[in-house]
Amino acid sequence: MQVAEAVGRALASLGVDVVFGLLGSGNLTFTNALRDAGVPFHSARHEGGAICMADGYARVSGRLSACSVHQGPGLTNTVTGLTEAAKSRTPLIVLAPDTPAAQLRSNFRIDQDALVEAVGAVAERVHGPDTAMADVARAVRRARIERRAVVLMLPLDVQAAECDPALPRALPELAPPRPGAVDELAELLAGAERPAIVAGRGAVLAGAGPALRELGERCGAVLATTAVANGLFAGDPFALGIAGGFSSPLAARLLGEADVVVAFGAALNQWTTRHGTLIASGARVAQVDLDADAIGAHRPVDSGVVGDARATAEALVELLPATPGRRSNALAAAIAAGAWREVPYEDRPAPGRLDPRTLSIALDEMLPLERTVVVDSGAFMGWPSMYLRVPDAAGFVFPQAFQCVGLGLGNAIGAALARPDRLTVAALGDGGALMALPELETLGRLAPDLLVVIYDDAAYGAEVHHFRPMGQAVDLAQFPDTDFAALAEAAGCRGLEARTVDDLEGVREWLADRDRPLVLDARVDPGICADWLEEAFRGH
Ligand SMILES: Cc1ncc(C[n+]2csc(CCOP(=O)(O)OP(=O)(O)O)c2C)c(N)n1
Repeated sequence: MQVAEAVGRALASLGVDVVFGLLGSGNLTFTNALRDAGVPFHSARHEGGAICMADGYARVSGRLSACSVHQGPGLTNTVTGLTEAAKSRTPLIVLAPDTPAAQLRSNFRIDQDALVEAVGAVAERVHGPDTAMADVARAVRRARIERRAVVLMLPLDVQAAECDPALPRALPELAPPRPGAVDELAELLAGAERPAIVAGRGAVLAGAGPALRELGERCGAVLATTAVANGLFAGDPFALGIAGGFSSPLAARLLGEADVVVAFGAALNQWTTRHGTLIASGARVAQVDLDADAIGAHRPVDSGVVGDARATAEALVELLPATPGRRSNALAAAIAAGAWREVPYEDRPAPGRLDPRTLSIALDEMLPLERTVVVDSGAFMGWPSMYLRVPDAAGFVFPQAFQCVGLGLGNAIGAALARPDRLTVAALGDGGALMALPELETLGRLAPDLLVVIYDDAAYGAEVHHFRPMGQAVDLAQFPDTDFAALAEAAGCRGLEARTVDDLEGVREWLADRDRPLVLDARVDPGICADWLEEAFRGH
Protein backbone atom coordinates (compact mmCIF):
# COMPACT_ATOMS: atom_id res chain seq x y z
CA MET A 1 0.00 0.00 0.00
CA GLN A 2 1.17 3.58 -0.66
CA VAL A 3 2.52 5.33 2.44
CA ALA A 4 0.04 8.22 1.99
CA GLU A 5 -2.93 5.86 2.11
CA ALA A 6 -1.48 3.78 4.93
CA VAL A 7 -0.85 6.94 6.99
CA GLY A 8 -4.47 8.05 6.55
CA ARG A 9 -5.78 4.65 7.64
CA ALA A 10 -3.34 4.48 10.56
CA LEU A 11 -4.35 7.91 11.86
CA ALA A 12 -8.00 6.84 11.77
CA SER A 13 -7.30 3.65 13.69
CA LEU A 14 -5.16 5.54 16.24
CA GLY A 15 -8.14 7.65 17.25
CA VAL A 16 -8.04 10.85 15.19
CA ASP A 17 -11.62 11.99 15.60
CA VAL A 18 -11.94 14.71 12.98
CA VAL A 19 -9.85 16.52 10.37
CA PHE A 20 -10.05 20.19 9.49
CA GLY A 21 -7.99 21.49 6.63
CA LEU A 22 -7.57 22.85 3.18
CA LEU A 23 -6.65 20.59 0.30
CA GLY A 24 -3.60 20.93 -1.89
CA SER A 25 -1.76 18.44 -4.05
CA GLY A 26 0.47 17.35 -1.17
CA ASN A 27 -2.24 16.34 1.30
CA LEU A 28 -5.06 15.06 -0.90
CA THR A 29 -4.23 11.33 -0.85
CA PHE A 30 -3.81 10.85 2.90
CA THR A 31 -6.79 13.12 3.64
CA ASN A 32 -8.97 11.04 1.31
CA ALA A 33 -7.72 7.90 3.07
CA LEU A 34 -8.69 9.37 6.45
CA ARG A 35 -12.13 10.28 5.15
CA ASP A 36 -12.56 6.83 3.58
CA ALA A 37 -11.68 5.31 6.95
CA GLY A 38 -14.63 7.16 8.49
CA VAL A 39 -12.99 10.31 9.90
CA PRO A 40 -15.03 13.40 8.98
CA PHE A 41 -13.18 16.13 7.06
CA HIS A 42 -14.24 19.78 7.22
CA SER A 43 -12.78 22.22 4.77
CA ALA A 44 -11.84 25.66 6.02
CA ARG A 45 -11.14 28.60 3.68
CA HIS A 46 -7.78 29.49 5.18
CA GLU A 47 -5.34 27.23 7.00
CA GLY A 48 -5.32 29.78 9.84
CA GLY A 49 -8.99 28.96 10.36
CA ALA A 50 -8.48 25.20 10.01
CA ILE A 51 -5.91 25.02 12.81
CA CYS A 52 -8.19 27.04 15.11
CA MET A 53 -11.09 24.70 14.35
CA ALA A 54 -8.92 21.71 15.25
CA ASP A 55 -7.89 23.51 18.46
CA GLY A 56 -11.46 24.39 19.49
CA TYR A 57 -12.68 20.88 18.71
CA ALA A 58 -9.96 19.28 20.85
CA ARG A 59 -10.50 21.66 23.78
CA VAL A 60 -14.22 20.99 23.97
CA SER A 61 -14.27 17.27 23.16
CA GLY A 62 -11.06 16.14 24.86
CA ARG A 63 -10.47 14.01 21.77
CA LEU A 64 -7.69 14.13 19.20
CA SER A 65 -8.22 16.39 16.21
CA ALA A 66 -6.10 16.85 13.11
CA CYS A 67 -5.43 19.63 10.65
CA SER A 68 -4.43 18.72 7.11
CA VAL A 69 -2.61 21.32 4.98
CA HIS A 70 -0.46 21.71 1.89
CA GLN A 71 3.34 21.88 2.32
CA GLY A 72 5.17 25.23 2.53
CA PRO A 73 2.58 28.04 2.40
CA GLY A 74 -0.20 25.78 3.68
CA LEU A 75 1.87 25.18 6.79
CA THR A 76 3.05 28.78 7.23
CA ASN A 77 -0.60 29.85 7.17
CA THR A 78 -1.25 27.73 10.29
CA VAL A 79 1.55 29.19 12.37
CA THR A 80 -0.37 31.73 14.49
CA GLY A 81 -3.12 29.30 15.49
CA LEU A 82 -0.50 26.59 15.95
CA THR A 83 1.34 28.81 18.42
CA GLU A 84 -1.84 29.24 20.46
CA ALA A 85 -2.44 25.47 20.45
CA ALA A 86 1.19 24.78 21.42
CA LYS A 87 1.16 27.31 24.28
CA SER A 88 -2.19 25.97 25.51
CA ARG A 89 -0.93 22.37 25.33
CA THR A 90 -3.82 21.30 23.11
CA PRO A 91 -3.17 17.75 21.93
CA LEU A 92 -3.60 17.92 18.18
CA ILE A 93 -1.79 16.78 15.09
CA VAL A 94 -1.04 18.82 11.99
CA LEU A 95 -0.50 16.73 8.86
CA ALA A 96 1.98 18.62 6.73
CA PRO A 97 3.44 17.26 3.50
CA ASP A 98 7.06 18.26 2.93
CA THR A 99 9.22 18.88 -0.12
CA PRO A 100 11.35 15.81 -0.98
CA ALA A 101 14.87 16.17 0.45
CA ALA A 102 16.42 16.11 -3.01
CA GLN A 103 14.23 18.90 -4.44
CA LEU A 104 16.52 21.70 -3.37
CA ARG A 105 14.98 24.33 -5.67
CA SER A 106 11.27 23.68 -5.04
CA ASN A 107 9.26 26.87 -4.53
CA PHE A 108 7.56 25.21 -1.58
CA ARG A 109 10.80 24.43 0.23
CA ILE A 110 11.32 25.90 3.70
CA ASP A 111 12.74 24.44 6.89
CA GLN A 112 9.39 23.19 8.19
CA ASP A 113 10.88 21.59 11.30
CA ALA A 114 12.57 24.82 12.39
CA LEU A 115 9.40 26.81 11.65
CA VAL A 116 7.14 24.79 13.92
CA GLU A 117 9.71 24.15 16.65
CA ALA A 118 10.23 27.92 16.87
CA VAL A 119 6.64 28.37 18.09
CA GLY A 120 6.66 25.49 20.55
CA ALA A 121 5.10 22.75 18.44
CA VAL A 122 6.74 19.33 18.08
CA ALA A 123 8.21 18.45 14.67
CA GLU A 124 7.73 14.77 13.88
CA ARG A 125 8.38 13.10 10.52
CA VAL A 126 7.51 10.07 8.46
CA HIS A 127 11.12 9.22 7.71
CA GLY A 128 10.70 6.43 5.18
CA PRO A 129 8.41 3.60 4.11
CA ASP A 130 9.93 1.14 6.59
CA THR A 131 9.39 3.40 9.60
CA ALA A 132 6.17 5.07 8.40
CA MET A 133 3.73 3.26 10.68
CA ALA A 134 5.98 3.57 13.75
CA ASP A 135 6.46 7.28 12.93
CA VAL A 136 2.71 7.89 12.81
CA ALA A 137 2.13 5.97 16.05
CA ARG A 138 4.86 7.98 17.79
CA ALA A 139 3.49 11.31 16.58
CA VAL A 140 -0.02 10.49 17.79
CA ARG A 141 1.25 9.20 21.12
CA ARG A 142 3.31 12.32 21.73
CA ALA A 143 0.32 14.55 20.98
CA ARG A 144 -1.83 12.62 23.45
CA ILE A 145 0.59 11.74 26.23
CA GLU A 146 2.65 14.94 26.24
CA ARG A 147 -0.38 17.11 25.39
CA ARG A 148 1.49 18.79 22.57
CA ALA A 149 0.64 20.23 19.18
CA VAL A 150 2.57 17.86 16.91
CA VAL A 151 3.30 18.56 13.25
CA LEU A 152 3.83 15.34 11.31
CA MET A 153 5.92 16.03 8.20
CA LEU A 154 5.13 13.77 5.25
CA PRO A 155 7.72 14.18 2.44
CA LEU A 156 6.09 13.69 -0.95
CA ASP A 157 8.55 11.02 -2.11
CA VAL A 158 7.98 8.98 1.05
CA GLN A 159 4.20 9.39 0.66
CA ALA A 160 4.44 7.86 -2.82
CA ALA A 161 6.51 4.82 -1.74
CA GLU A 162 5.05 1.39 -0.89
CA CYS A 163 4.91 0.18 2.70
CA ASP A 164 3.50 -2.50 4.99
CA PRO A 165 0.44 -0.82 6.62
CA ALA A 166 0.65 -2.87 9.84
CA LEU A 167 0.87 -0.66 12.94
CA PRO A 168 3.32 -1.49 15.73
CA ARG A 169 1.89 -2.99 18.92
CA ALA A 170 0.12 -0.31 20.97
CA LEU A 171 1.87 0.94 24.10
CA PRO A 172 -0.06 0.81 27.39
CA GLU A 173 -2.22 3.68 28.66
CA LEU A 174 -0.51 5.49 31.54
CA ALA A 175 -2.15 6.64 34.76
CA PRO A 176 -1.00 10.00 36.17
CA PRO A 177 1.79 9.70 38.74
CA ARG A 178 0.66 9.51 42.36
CA PRO A 179 1.22 12.77 44.22
CA GLY A 180 4.20 13.03 46.55
CA ALA A 181 3.77 13.81 50.25
CA VAL A 182 0.65 15.90 50.89
CA ASP A 183 0.99 16.09 54.71
CA GLU A 184 2.49 19.57 54.68
CA LEU A 185 -0.30 20.89 52.47
CA ALA A 186 -2.91 19.13 54.61
CA GLU A 187 -1.46 20.83 57.67
CA LEU A 188 -1.54 24.20 55.95
CA LEU A 189 -5.21 23.75 55.01
CA ALA A 190 -6.14 22.37 58.44
CA GLY A 191 -4.79 25.55 60.02
CA ALA A 192 -6.62 27.87 57.62
CA GLU A 193 -9.50 30.03 58.77
CA ARG A 194 -10.39 31.46 55.39
CA PRO A 195 -9.02 29.09 52.71
CA ALA A 196 -9.42 29.64 48.98
CA ILE A 197 -8.98 27.06 46.21
CA VAL A 198 -8.00 28.28 42.74
CA ALA A 199 -8.30 25.71 39.95
CA GLY A 200 -6.69 26.03 36.53
CA ARG A 201 -6.58 24.09 33.30
CA GLY A 202 -4.49 21.37 34.96
CA ALA A 203 -7.43 20.70 37.27
CA VAL A 204 -9.85 20.60 34.34
CA LEU A 205 -7.67 18.14 32.41
CA ALA A 206 -7.29 15.96 35.50
CA GLY A 207 -11.07 15.81 35.94
CA ALA A 208 -10.53 17.29 39.41
CA GLY A 209 -13.77 19.31 39.60
CA PRO A 210 -15.78 16.94 41.86
CA ALA A 211 -12.78 16.21 44.14
CA LEU A 212 -12.03 19.92 44.52
CA ARG A 213 -15.66 20.69 45.33
CA GLU A 214 -15.46 18.01 48.02
CA LEU A 215 -12.19 19.39 49.33
CA GLY A 216 -13.71 22.88 49.43
CA GLU A 217 -16.62 21.51 51.43
CA ARG A 218 -14.29 19.61 53.78
CA CYS A 219 -12.11 22.58 54.67
CA GLY A 220 -14.67 25.35 54.18
CA ALA A 221 -12.98 27.09 51.27
CA VAL A 222 -14.24 29.48 48.65
CA LEU A 223 -13.67 28.24 45.08
CA ALA A 224 -12.37 30.13 42.07
CA THR A 225 -10.91 29.28 38.67
CA THR A 226 -8.47 30.80 36.26
CA ALA A 227 -10.06 32.23 33.11
CA VAL A 228 -9.38 29.10 31.01
CA ALA A 229 -10.95 26.86 33.68
CA ASN A 230 -14.10 29.00 33.93
CA GLY A 231 -17.15 26.83 34.59
CA LEU A 232 -15.37 24.11 36.59
CA PHE A 233 -17.33 25.00 39.75
CA ALA A 234 -20.54 26.11 38.00
CA GLY A 235 -23.53 25.93 40.32
CA ASP A 236 -21.53 25.61 43.55
CA PRO A 237 -22.86 28.16 46.08
CA PHE A 238 -19.30 28.97 47.21
CA ALA A 239 -17.89 29.46 43.71
CA LEU A 240 -16.63 32.99 43.07
CA GLY A 241 -16.14 32.60 39.30
CA ILE A 242 -12.91 33.70 37.66
CA ALA A 243 -9.96 34.86 39.79
CA GLY A 244 -8.18 37.83 38.24
CA GLY A 245 -9.14 40.86 36.20
CA PHE A 246 -12.61 39.43 35.55
CA SER A 247 -13.37 38.91 39.27
CA SER A 248 -16.43 40.72 40.58
CA PRO A 249 -15.76 43.23 43.38
CA LEU A 250 -17.07 40.73 45.94
CA ALA A 251 -14.97 37.87 44.55
CA ALA A 252 -11.87 40.07 44.62
CA ARG A 253 -12.59 41.03 48.22
CA LEU A 254 -13.13 37.42 49.35
CA LEU A 255 -9.99 36.19 47.59
CA GLY A 256 -8.04 39.05 49.15
CA GLU A 257 -9.25 37.99 52.59
CA ALA A 258 -8.06 34.39 52.21
CA ASP A 259 -5.34 33.36 54.66
CA VAL A 260 -4.44 30.22 52.66
CA VAL A 261 -4.65 30.02 48.87
CA VAL A 262 -4.10 26.66 47.17
CA ALA A 263 -3.76 26.53 43.40
CA PHE A 264 -4.50 23.25 41.62
CA GLY A 265 -3.13 23.05 38.08
CA ALA A 266 -3.00 26.85 37.96
CA ALA A 267 0.16 28.86 37.35
CA LEU A 268 -0.89 31.84 39.53
CA ASN A 269 0.29 34.20 36.80
CA GLN A 270 -0.35 37.94 36.66
CA TRP A 271 -3.78 37.45 35.06
CA THR A 272 -5.06 35.19 37.83
CA THR A 273 -3.64 37.30 40.67
CA ARG A 274 -4.00 40.83 39.18
CA HIS A 275 -0.25 41.16 39.29
CA GLY A 276 -0.19 39.67 42.76
CA THR A 277 -2.65 42.16 44.29
CA LEU A 278 -5.51 39.66 44.60
CA ILE A 279 -3.63 37.61 47.20
CA ALA A 280 -3.04 39.24 50.60
CA SER A 281 0.62 39.80 51.41
CA GLY A 282 0.33 37.72 54.58
CA ALA A 283 -1.52 34.81 52.93
CA ARG A 284 0.17 31.42 52.75
CA VAL A 285 0.20 30.09 49.20
CA ALA A 286 0.52 26.52 47.93
CA GLN A 287 0.60 25.05 44.45
CA VAL A 288 -0.24 21.57 43.17
CA ASP A 289 0.98 20.85 39.67
CA LEU A 290 2.07 17.90 37.55
CA ASP A 291 4.95 20.01 36.33
CA ALA A 292 7.59 20.74 39.00
CA ASP A 293 8.74 23.76 36.96
CA ALA A 294 5.34 25.43 37.33
CA ILE A 295 5.56 25.53 41.12
CA GLY A 296 6.72 28.97 42.23
CA ALA A 297 7.31 30.08 38.62
CA HIS A 298 5.21 33.25 38.87
CA ARG A 299 5.33 34.05 42.57
CA PRO A 300 6.88 32.60 45.72
CA VAL A 301 4.90 29.78 47.34
CA ASP A 302 5.07 28.32 50.83
CA SER A 303 4.28 24.76 49.86
CA GLY A 304 4.24 22.68 46.68
CA VAL A 305 3.09 19.24 45.63
CA VAL A 306 4.12 17.68 42.34
CA GLY A 307 1.12 15.62 41.40
CA ASP A 308 -2.17 15.22 39.64
CA ALA A 309 -4.76 17.77 40.81
CA ARG A 310 -7.51 15.20 41.27
CA ALA A 311 -5.40 12.59 43.07
CA THR A 312 -3.98 15.28 45.36
CA ALA A 313 -7.43 16.68 46.18
CA GLU A 314 -8.70 13.19 46.94
CA ALA A 315 -5.72 12.52 49.21
CA LEU A 316 -6.34 15.79 51.05
CA VAL A 317 -10.02 14.96 51.59
CA GLU A 318 -8.92 11.73 53.29
CA LEU A 319 -6.53 13.56 55.62
CA LEU A 320 -8.51 16.65 56.59
CA PRO A 321 -11.10 16.91 59.36
CA ALA A 322 -14.38 18.56 58.35
CA THR A 323 -14.66 22.22 59.31
CA PRO A 324 -16.99 25.01 58.18
CA GLY A 325 -13.93 27.21 57.59
CA ARG A 326 -15.13 30.22 55.75
CA ARG A 327 -18.49 28.80 54.73
CA SER A 328 -21.91 29.86 56.03
CA ASN A 329 -25.39 30.40 54.62
CA ALA A 330 -24.79 34.13 54.87
CA LEU A 331 -21.65 33.85 52.75
CA ALA A 332 -23.49 31.80 50.10
CA ALA A 333 -26.21 34.46 49.99
CA ALA A 334 -23.62 37.22 49.67
CA ILE A 335 -21.90 35.36 46.80
CA ALA A 336 -25.21 34.94 44.97
CA ALA A 337 -25.93 38.64 45.43
CA GLY A 338 -22.42 39.65 44.35
CA ALA A 339 -22.34 38.16 40.85
CA TRP A 340 -21.41 40.54 38.03
CA ARG A 341 -24.99 40.75 36.77
CA GLU A 342 -26.01 42.14 40.18
CA VAL A 343 -23.33 44.85 40.23
CA PRO A 344 -24.99 48.20 39.40
CA TYR A 345 -23.76 50.31 36.51
CA GLU A 346 -25.06 53.33 34.65
CA ASP A 347 -26.77 52.14 31.47
CA ARG A 348 -26.53 55.28 29.35
CA PRO A 349 -24.77 54.39 26.11
CA ALA A 350 -24.29 56.86 23.28
CA PRO A 351 -27.40 57.20 21.05
CA GLY A 352 -27.82 54.27 18.68
CA ARG A 353 -25.30 52.20 20.64
CA LEU A 354 -25.61 49.40 23.21
CA ASP A 355 -23.91 49.21 26.58
CA PRO A 356 -21.86 45.97 26.26
CA ARG A 357 -22.93 44.99 29.81
CA THR A 358 -26.62 45.36 28.98
CA LEU A 359 -26.08 43.41 25.77
CA SER A 360 -24.30 40.59 27.62
CA ILE A 361 -26.88 40.38 30.41
CA ALA A 362 -29.75 40.31 27.89
CA LEU A 363 -28.07 37.53 25.91
CA ASP A 364 -27.31 35.56 29.07
CA GLU A 365 -30.99 35.59 29.95
CA MET A 366 -32.14 34.76 26.44
CA LEU A 367 -29.77 31.95 25.44
CA PRO A 368 -30.13 28.35 26.63
CA LEU A 369 -27.71 27.58 29.48
CA GLU A 370 -26.56 24.48 27.59
CA ARG A 371 -24.00 26.52 25.72
CA THR A 372 -20.35 26.71 24.74
CA VAL A 373 -18.97 30.24 24.98
CA VAL A 374 -15.86 30.95 22.89
CA VAL A 375 -14.09 34.27 23.44
CA ASP A 376 -11.71 35.99 21.02
CA SER A 377 -9.10 38.53 22.18
CA GLY A 378 -9.69 42.27 22.48
CA ALA A 379 -10.95 44.92 24.87
CA PHE A 380 -14.45 43.41 24.75
CA MET A 381 -13.40 40.00 26.01
CA GLY A 382 -14.20 40.64 29.65
CA TRP A 383 -17.91 41.22 28.94
CA PRO A 384 -18.78 37.68 27.75
CA SER A 385 -16.41 36.16 30.31
CA MET A 386 -18.02 38.06 33.18
CA TYR A 387 -21.68 38.01 32.18
CA LEU A 388 -22.33 34.84 30.14
CA ARG A 389 -22.77 31.83 32.41
CA VAL A 390 -21.44 28.47 31.26
CA PRO A 391 -22.64 25.02 32.37
CA ASP A 392 -19.18 23.52 32.97
CA ALA A 393 -15.52 23.91 32.01
CA ALA A 394 -16.08 22.33 28.57
CA GLY A 395 -18.57 25.13 27.99
CA PHE A 396 -15.90 27.82 27.92
CA VAL A 397 -13.13 28.20 25.33
CA PHE A 398 -10.62 30.94 25.95
CA PRO A 399 -7.81 30.74 23.37
CA GLN A 400 -5.65 33.53 24.84
CA ALA A 401 -2.31 31.85 25.54
CA PHE A 402 -0.75 33.85 22.66
CA GLN A 403 -2.93 36.93 23.29
CA CYS A 404 -3.78 36.87 19.61
CA VAL A 405 -6.78 38.56 18.02
CA GLY A 406 -8.72 36.63 15.38
CA LEU A 407 -8.65 33.02 16.61
CA GLY A 408 -12.14 33.01 18.11
CA LEU A 409 -14.31 32.26 15.08
CA GLY A 410 -12.29 29.20 14.03
CA ASN A 411 -12.20 27.90 17.60
CA ALA A 412 -15.96 28.38 17.82
CA ILE A 413 -16.66 26.45 14.62
CA GLY A 414 -14.52 23.57 15.91
CA ALA A 415 -16.21 23.72 19.32
CA ALA A 416 -19.67 23.72 17.73
CA LEU A 417 -18.87 20.61 15.70
CA ALA A 418 -17.53 18.92 18.85
CA ARG A 419 -20.70 19.64 20.84
CA PRO A 420 -23.65 19.82 18.45
CA ASP A 421 -25.94 19.27 21.45
CA ARG A 422 -25.06 22.74 22.78
CA LEU A 423 -25.52 26.19 21.30
CA THR A 424 -22.09 27.67 20.63
CA VAL A 425 -21.68 31.40 21.20
CA ALA A 426 -18.67 33.04 19.57
CA ALA A 427 -17.90 36.41 21.19
CA LEU A 428 -15.73 38.46 18.87
CA GLY A 429 -14.64 42.06 18.40
CA ASP A 430 -15.14 43.65 15.00
CA GLY A 431 -11.36 43.52 14.48
CA GLY A 432 -11.16 39.81 15.30
CA ALA A 433 -14.21 39.06 13.15
CA LEU A 434 -12.64 40.74 10.14
CA MET A 435 -9.34 38.89 10.66
CA ALA A 436 -11.26 35.61 10.49
CA LEU A 437 -13.54 36.68 7.63
CA PRO A 438 -12.79 33.73 5.27
CA GLU A 439 -14.35 31.42 7.84
CA LEU A 440 -17.69 33.18 7.62
CA GLU A 441 -18.14 31.16 4.43
CA THR A 442 -17.21 27.99 6.36
CA LEU A 443 -19.76 28.93 9.01
CA GLY A 444 -22.51 29.38 6.43
CA ARG A 445 -21.58 26.18 4.60
CA LEU A 446 -21.20 23.87 7.62
CA ALA A 447 -24.08 25.61 9.42
CA PRO A 448 -23.44 24.44 12.98
CA ASP A 449 -25.70 25.63 15.81
CA LEU A 450 -23.78 28.83 16.41
CA LEU A 451 -24.40 32.44 17.34
CA VAL A 452 -21.65 34.95 16.56
CA VAL A 453 -21.88 38.05 18.75
CA ILE A 454 -19.72 40.88 17.46
CA TYR A 455 -19.03 43.53 20.10
CA ASP A 456 -18.74 46.09 17.33
CA ASP A 457 -17.11 49.37 18.36
CA ALA A 458 -15.71 50.01 14.84
CA ALA A 459 -12.22 50.16 16.34
CA TYR A 460 -9.30 48.28 17.80
CA GLY A 461 -10.84 49.26 21.09
CA ALA A 462 -8.00 47.90 23.22
CA GLU A 463 -5.60 50.35 21.61
CA VAL A 464 -8.08 53.25 21.70
CA HIS A 465 -8.85 52.78 25.41
CA HIS A 466 -5.20 52.40 26.31
CA PHE A 467 -3.63 55.23 24.35
CA ARG A 468 -6.33 57.90 24.21
CA PRO A 469 -6.07 58.82 27.91
CA MET A 470 -2.34 59.40 27.32
CA GLY A 471 -3.19 62.02 24.74
CA GLN A 472 -1.94 59.92 21.82
CA ALA A 473 -3.69 59.98 18.45
CA VAL A 474 -5.81 56.84 18.04
CA ASP A 475 -7.48 57.51 14.69
CA LEU A 476 -5.31 54.82 13.04
CA ALA A 477 -7.13 52.28 15.22
CA GLN A 478 -10.60 53.57 14.31
CA PHE A 479 -12.66 52.58 11.26
CA PRO A 480 -15.88 53.35 9.44
CA ASP A 481 -18.78 51.02 10.28
CA THR A 482 -18.72 47.51 8.79
CA ASP A 483 -22.04 45.99 7.73
CA PHE A 484 -21.52 42.56 9.30
CA ALA A 485 -25.17 41.60 8.83
CA ALA A 486 -24.80 41.98 5.05
CA LEU A 487 -21.49 40.06 5.07
CA ALA A 488 -23.16 37.28 7.05
CA GLU A 489 -26.11 36.98 4.68
CA ALA A 490 -23.75 36.90 1.72
CA ALA A 491 -21.90 34.00 3.33
CA GLY A 492 -25.04 31.94 3.90
CA CYS A 493 -25.63 32.90 7.55
CA ARG A 494 -28.33 35.06 9.03
CA GLY A 495 -27.35 38.63 9.82
CA LEU A 496 -28.85 40.94 12.42
CA GLU A 497 -27.79 44.43 13.48
CA ALA A 498 -28.63 45.57 17.00
CA ARG A 499 -28.43 49.14 18.26
CA THR A 500 -31.00 48.86 21.07
CA VAL A 501 -32.14 46.17 23.51
CA ASP A 502 -35.38 45.93 21.50
CA ASP A 503 -33.37 44.93 18.44
CA LEU A 504 -32.24 41.84 20.37
CA GLU A 505 -35.76 40.43 19.95
CA GLY A 506 -34.41 39.24 16.59
CA VAL A 507 -32.12 36.88 18.50
CA ARG A 508 -35.08 35.45 20.37
CA GLU A 509 -36.87 34.85 17.07
CA TRP A 510 -33.79 33.14 15.67
CA LEU A 511 -33.50 30.94 18.76
CA ALA A 512 -36.94 29.53 18.03
CA ASP A 513 -35.98 28.61 14.46
CA ARG A 514 -32.22 28.13 14.08
CA ASP A 515 -32.04 27.18 10.42
CA ARG A 516 -28.67 28.90 9.89
CA PRO A 517 -26.00 30.37 12.16
CA LEU A 518 -26.73 33.95 13.24
CA VAL A 519 -24.22 36.78 13.14
CA LEU A 520 -25.32 39.50 15.55
CA ASP A 521 -23.65 42.82 14.79
CA ALA A 522 -24.05 44.50 18.18
CA ARG A 523 -23.14 48.14 17.81
CA VAL A 524 -21.64 48.84 21.22
CA ASP A 525 -20.69 52.20 22.65
CA PRO A 526 -16.98 52.65 21.81
CA GLY A 527 -16.56 54.92 24.85
CA ILE A 528 -17.28 52.24 27.50
CA CYS A 529 -14.08 50.75 28.87
CA ALA A 530 -13.80 47.86 31.34
CA ASP A 531 -11.90 48.39 34.58
CA TRP A 532 -9.75 45.28 34.07
CA LEU A 533 -8.22 46.64 30.85
CA GLU A 534 -5.71 49.04 32.33
CA GLU A 535 -4.55 46.36 34.71
CA ALA A 536 -4.22 43.96 31.76
CA PHE A 537 -2.03 46.36 29.82
CA ARG A 538 0.51 46.19 32.62
CA GLY A 539 1.09 42.59 31.50
CA HIS A 540 2.08 43.74 28.02
C1 LIG B 1 -2.93 39.14 15.71
C2 LIG B 1 -2.92 40.32 16.62
N1 LIG B 1 -2.74 41.55 16.07
C3 LIG B 1 -2.76 42.64 16.87
C4 LIG B 1 -2.92 42.52 18.22
C5 LIG B 1 -2.96 43.75 19.11
N2 LIG B 1 -4.35 43.96 19.55
C6 LIG B 1 -4.76 43.61 20.79
S1 LIG B 1 -6.38 43.92 21.06
C7 LIG B 1 -6.57 44.57 19.52
C8 LIG B 1 -7.90 45.13 19.07
C9 LIG B 1 -8.83 44.10 18.57
O1 LIG B 1 -9.98 44.74 18.09
P1 LIG B 1 -11.39 44.09 18.19
O2 LIG B 1 -11.35 42.67 17.79
O3 LIG B 1 -12.35 44.95 17.45
O4 LIG B 1 -11.73 44.13 19.75
P2 LIG B 1 -11.83 45.42 20.69
O5 LIG B 1 -10.48 45.62 21.30
O6 LIG B 1 -12.28 46.57 19.83
O7 LIG B 1 -12.86 45.06 21.70
C10 LIG B 1 -5.37 44.52 18.80
C11 LIG B 1 -5.22 45.01 17.41
C12 LIG B 1 -3.05 41.22 18.75
N3 LIG B 1 -3.18 40.98 20.06
N4 LIG B 1 -3.08 40.14 17.91
